Amino acid sequence: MKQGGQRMKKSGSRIFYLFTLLILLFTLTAMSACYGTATPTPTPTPTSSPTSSPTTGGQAVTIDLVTRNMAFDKTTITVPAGALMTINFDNQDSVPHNFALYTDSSAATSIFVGQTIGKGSLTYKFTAPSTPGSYFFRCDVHPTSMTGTFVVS
Ligand SMILES: [Cu+2]
Repeated sequence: MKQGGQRMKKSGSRIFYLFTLLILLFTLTAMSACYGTATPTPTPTPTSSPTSSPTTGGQAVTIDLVTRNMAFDKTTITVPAGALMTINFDNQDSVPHNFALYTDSSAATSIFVGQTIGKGSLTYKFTAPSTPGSYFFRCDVHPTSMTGTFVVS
């Protein structure tokens, strides 16, 4: 009885040892598998000279912009440099609005001035600046109350 119990204990600890080994092996393979899938796909580095036209190869970005109750539904729009912008503009007010992008809040230099529309929707298409920074957008009809920041990252 005593011997049997001891043998049981011994084989039990051996099983426990093997079990721990198995767990270790399993975690190791799982970890290596994780590492395998976690490696980011290499992003193609631009081989063309940086002086080439920035309008080519820009990332297409589509944004829904709604004007309602005399306000834009977004006060910050962030896009990658040189993005090929599509803005689905939806004016839900009966008052006319537009979307216009300027270099800064003085609105002295425009980058894109969208058509002003009454209630309804239209699509604006333009290329975002290629230089990262903070730009300024507004509704030209309400230049002080309807404003926002256009961030080029
Ligand atoms: Cu407006």
